Amino acid sequence: MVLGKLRGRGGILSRREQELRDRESELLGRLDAALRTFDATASDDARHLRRARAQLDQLFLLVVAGEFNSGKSSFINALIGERVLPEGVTPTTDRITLLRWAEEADEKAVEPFVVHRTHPAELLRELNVVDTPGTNAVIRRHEELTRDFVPRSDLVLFVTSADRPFTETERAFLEHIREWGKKIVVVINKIDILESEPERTEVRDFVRRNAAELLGREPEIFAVSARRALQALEGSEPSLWSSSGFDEVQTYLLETLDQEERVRLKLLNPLNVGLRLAGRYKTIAFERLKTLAADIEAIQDIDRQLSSYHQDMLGDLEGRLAKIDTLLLEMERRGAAFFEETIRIGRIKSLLDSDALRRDFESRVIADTPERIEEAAARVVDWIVERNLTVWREVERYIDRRQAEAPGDAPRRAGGFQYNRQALLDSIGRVAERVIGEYNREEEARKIANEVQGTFTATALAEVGAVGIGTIVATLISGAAADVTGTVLAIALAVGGFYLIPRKRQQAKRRFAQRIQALRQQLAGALERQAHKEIGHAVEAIEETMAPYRRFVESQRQALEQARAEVAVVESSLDRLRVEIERA
Ligand SMILES: Nc1nc2c(ncn2[C@@H]2O[C@H](COP(=O)(O)OP(=O)(O)OP(=O)(O)O)[C@@H](O)[C@H]2O)c(=O)[nH]1
Ligand SMILES: [Mg+2]
Repeated sequence: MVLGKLRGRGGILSRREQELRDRESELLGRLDAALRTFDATASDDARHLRRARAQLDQLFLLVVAGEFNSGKSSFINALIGERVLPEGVTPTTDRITLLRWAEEADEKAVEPFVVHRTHPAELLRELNVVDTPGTNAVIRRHEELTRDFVPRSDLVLFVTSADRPFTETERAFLEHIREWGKKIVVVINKIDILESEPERTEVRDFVRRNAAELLGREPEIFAVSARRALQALEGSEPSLWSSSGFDEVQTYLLETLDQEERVRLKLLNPLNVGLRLAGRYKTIAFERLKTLAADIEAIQDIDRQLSSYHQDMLGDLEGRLAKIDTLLLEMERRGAAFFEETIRIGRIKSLLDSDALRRDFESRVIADTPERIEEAAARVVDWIVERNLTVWREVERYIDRRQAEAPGDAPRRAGGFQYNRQALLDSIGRVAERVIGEYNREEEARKIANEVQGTFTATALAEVGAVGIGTIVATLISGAAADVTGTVLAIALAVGGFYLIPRKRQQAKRRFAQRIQALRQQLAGALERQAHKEIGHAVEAIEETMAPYRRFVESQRQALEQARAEVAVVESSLDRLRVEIERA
């Protein structure tokens, strides 16, 4: 038996090995720090990485895995030469059991479902051996435990049973192990149930072919019978040892896989875990940065939209005010014609009937101008209201589109990237939806009209209450009318002599024009001010709503770019280190 030849150098590293290990540990530490940016701190990935790193300081870890009932526990018992682990025909092993050497046999639970056992078996001086619950048992939890433990292993000894070699679920499980870059050795157990040599060869070939296809190269394969080995050890039939296949396995583990080779595997294991995660998180960074770039574009689009909205509105407003101007100008022209025609010596008699004169002025000059101005002003107000709504709708549309696009990388862990981004988008979406849903056009229009009116009230019409723009216009214009009739009356009474009539006519025209000019300025000024104010409010409200999202996108982009660069540097350093370790 090979066990007698143990060299007992277990665990002592050469200076060179130590140096490689320290460099590796440092790189893995950097990777661990970089992963924090990806809110992976609490994830399985980060856990695997930390454990793999911690593993660097420990004894070589041989993990025995495979389908339930394939004889993993029996195999380990035979390997260490004693029935330490329970065996059974139903799914038996229900926790990870890590066996390590100690003078005294002992057992303690270290994590949920992980037990550390000590035993004074010679082999354990060289290796730590891990028994795992079987895969493909009805108890799903068993397989999860084993899958979760695999990243810690330095070498996986995969046990398949001779009576059902290489099943479909074994394939899937092996693929999972391979992804972690583990070295895998295949053990076909229970060869005692195969009667003839041709049968054994057939099974062996079958396993070899399938494993080679799956792993990309032929793994070491051992055909054993744990049952025979145990029977031999227990003294009932010592002759069975030689046909048990255990000599070969022990030779392999202790000599072919010598101390140096084990150190190499030990160093390569966490390194491969690191490489796998570096690759994975580089992709995640790429995906997230792509999303963020599109987010930034959407934000810039919204910014552009907001500033062009401001610009467009001021442009449009001019055109809308021009309509009011036209109405006023037309009235002014009618007024001029009226004065031209009325203020004449020949018309003195009619000039003396001031009531009739005023009625005439009102019907011919003022006519329906106040109503039409009111209409035009109301349209301006409605338009302001409508534009405000449109810009919120635009925002909502952008946000909807951004929400639909999310990188599918990581789970939406509370506090994580996906979660935060989505929450911010949701909150903008909710605000936009609420603004749009609760938008009461009439109410808004009334508010704006009141404010416009307020500017008049303060200046021209201290007594007017909430009467509407039209009434204000009408009042201002009838003021002009009274003014006109007053003037005209004075002329009729020939104050200052008839020769002054042409000059008085000019004066009346001029005064009327001035009145209209003042009215125009007030009205346009008030509407313009109001439009500015409303635009300002809407833009401000939108910017305020978007601010947290904007900040998130900016800070995430910076952080992710840094992290991606760091991961890439660590990855290439690990790659170089791998070459060094393989050559060492
Ligand atoms: N014929 C034969 N039976 C074996 C051999 N090794 C183990 N067995 C039997 O196979 C059954 C399962 O053995 P275990 O060692 O408990 O198998 P396991 O893979 O640890 O099973 P789980 O812990 O349930 O995953 C037991 O009844 C063993 O006696 C062998 O070499 N030949
Ligand atoms: Mg077992």
